[in-house]
Amino acid sequence: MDSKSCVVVIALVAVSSGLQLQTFHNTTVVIEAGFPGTHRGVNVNLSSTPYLPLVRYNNILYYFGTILPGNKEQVDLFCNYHNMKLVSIQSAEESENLIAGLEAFFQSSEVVLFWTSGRRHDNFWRWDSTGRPIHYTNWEKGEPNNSGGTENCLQLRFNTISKTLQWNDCACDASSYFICESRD
Ligand SMILES: [Ca+2]
Repeated sequence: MDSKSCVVVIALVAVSSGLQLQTFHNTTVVIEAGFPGTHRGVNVNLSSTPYLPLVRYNNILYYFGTILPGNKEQVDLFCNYHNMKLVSIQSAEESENLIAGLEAFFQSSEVVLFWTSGRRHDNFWRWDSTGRPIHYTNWEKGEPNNSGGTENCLQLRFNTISKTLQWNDCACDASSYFICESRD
């Protein structure tokens, strides 16, 4: 099944049942249909109401942008338009939750790239979604290397075989998938 089909299946499950509870890594997950802050979690009609398939881990809602990739500016606009922010990862637990969620989208052997809200400001890194410095980190070996002096945006590398989600600094105009979040 390709990633687009997965998204459709999850959306249909959420729409038909309202809310569906699943457990990943001992965390109760609620797959919801809706926009954060609008009609979150209610039944929606596919024929007349737009929706996003959202995944909840505790107090955080995620949207996995696995259909259309874009550069950092483009995907930032997408999240903002839907009342969300590009993802931040503030703990190892949040990283594990994201890995569990991403596993549902990618069955084949590949490395898939995702934008986050992490950005280099002079010589320190900050989550632009929260305005706070980055404390928890999971950089790949040798990263951040600021190759070419232009790698100012934090990109995730999800390895579907090793089930790892490691970080790389990347040029912000590169194209990749993305993850949006909404924190209660
Ligand atoms: Ca790099």
